[in-house]
Amino acid sequence: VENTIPHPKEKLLIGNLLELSAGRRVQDMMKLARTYGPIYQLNMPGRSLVVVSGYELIKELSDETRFDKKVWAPLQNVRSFSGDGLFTSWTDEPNWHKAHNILMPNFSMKAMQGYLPMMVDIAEQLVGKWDRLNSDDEVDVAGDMTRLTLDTIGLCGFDYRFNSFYREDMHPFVNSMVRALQEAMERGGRLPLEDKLLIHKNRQFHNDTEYMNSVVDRIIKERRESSEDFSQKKDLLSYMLSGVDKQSGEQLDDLNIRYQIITFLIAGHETTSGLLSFALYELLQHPEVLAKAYEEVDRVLGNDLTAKPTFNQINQLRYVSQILNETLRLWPTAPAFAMQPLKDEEIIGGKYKITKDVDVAVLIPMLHRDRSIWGDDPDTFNPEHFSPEAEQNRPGDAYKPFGNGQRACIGRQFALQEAILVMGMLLQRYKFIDHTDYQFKIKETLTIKPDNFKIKLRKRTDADRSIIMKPQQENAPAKM
Ligand code: FDE
Repeated sequence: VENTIPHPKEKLLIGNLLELSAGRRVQDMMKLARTYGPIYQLNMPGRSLVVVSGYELIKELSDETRFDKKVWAPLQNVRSFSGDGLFTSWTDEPNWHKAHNILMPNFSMKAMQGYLPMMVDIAEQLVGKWDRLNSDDEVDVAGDMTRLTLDTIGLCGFDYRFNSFYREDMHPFVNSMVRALQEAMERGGRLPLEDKLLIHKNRQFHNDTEYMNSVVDRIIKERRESSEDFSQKKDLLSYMLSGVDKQSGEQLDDLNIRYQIITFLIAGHETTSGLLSFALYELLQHPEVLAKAYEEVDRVLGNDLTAKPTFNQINQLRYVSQILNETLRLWPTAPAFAMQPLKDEEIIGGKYKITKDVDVAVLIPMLHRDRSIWGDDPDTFNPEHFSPEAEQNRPGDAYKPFGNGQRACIGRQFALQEAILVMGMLLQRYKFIDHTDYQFKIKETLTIKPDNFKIKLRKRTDADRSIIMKPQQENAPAKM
């Protein structure tokens, strides 16, 4: 079969390498999708990439009897430091199943209730900082959101406090992680030979990896040696140390636990901080949405700023959760994942051939702008896309900010609970001021986030609160 997948014209030797520029890869892929349509191919030295963004095609790729997650080039580079942790393992590696089985119960509804006090602890540190700002102080939104999400996954994950709100710079672990992730991404845009020649970058990558390993290995060792019964601690690490995979009867070894911890730190902080940052940006652009959000938060959380939000209250913040879902529609912070066929495949009734050796990337921001699903105005932010009725009428595979099937995000509820809690507490307390007249710009790393987004804050007063608050009913039905 002739390969009929549309593709830009190739240049001598480098093919389509220059179509994707450093720091703009996702945005370039989006632009190419607007030109070449729901499927196109890029041929680069040593690597072919098929980019898919139409609903009909992705529905087909989502069929797990025919396709599976692929650890594609970007993830293979990350794998140098996250090994066979959940995110960077192949589905047929024994440790994927083992860790998946052991860790799934720790992301259940019930487990979420257990993490809530720790999430509140860190969220209170954020508002503690913001409360003390002077009215002309600027907030670096993505910076503070990253402090929040890193500290949250650190505390819930392995009872470690990065204490990011108590230091001016980021914790050295974060610097190493960010640099290593950056390097992992940049390697994808270089020629293999060029890569080998960058001795300094290679040495830095090696040092960063060693440093991350040493921090995490020490945490594991200390926990193993502590006299405390580690099953008493309610964090992921204690589950990893004590959990047994019912299927194989086996436990995770310490090397794999190291990889899982690094994985959770990577997966759990940049994505969620990007989500919170984009959500604040969208609220500033849409005063009518912001007003509705204030109304809901005032009704559900009330005006007692000393009370800690409860699990029930968080589940009642329905509109806030619609805002977050809509934010992930336009700006899915983990913007692409890759699939591979179990055997050579043809999709759309034999129109396109898909083999195992190409990377097939699902470009989520463009899936989320497919007009056959989202209507004629898919670029406009509108939380009504996630009203209960709209959600009911939408096919399952049309919305994939958390990936696909059994390889979908294990941290989905965790991230959403954290984000709803934080948005709730921020809306309860502050008015947000776009004093720079922010010009939207995306910063791309492994994830996407708004670049250089600064705001100022004013405290809300009871006079700002729209309605008379009623006391919370603790036994109101919860739904998420
Ligand atoms: C996963 C995930 C995904 C898929 C990827 C691929 O396929 O490659 C996605 C898309 C995601 N994830 C997304 C997201 C977003 C957000 C916000 C998040 N995410 C969050 C989070 C948190 C945490 C902790 C997490 N996350 C985690 C994770 C993990 C571990 C994973 C892997 C899984 C498996 O098993 O594979 C993921 N995540 Fe996420």
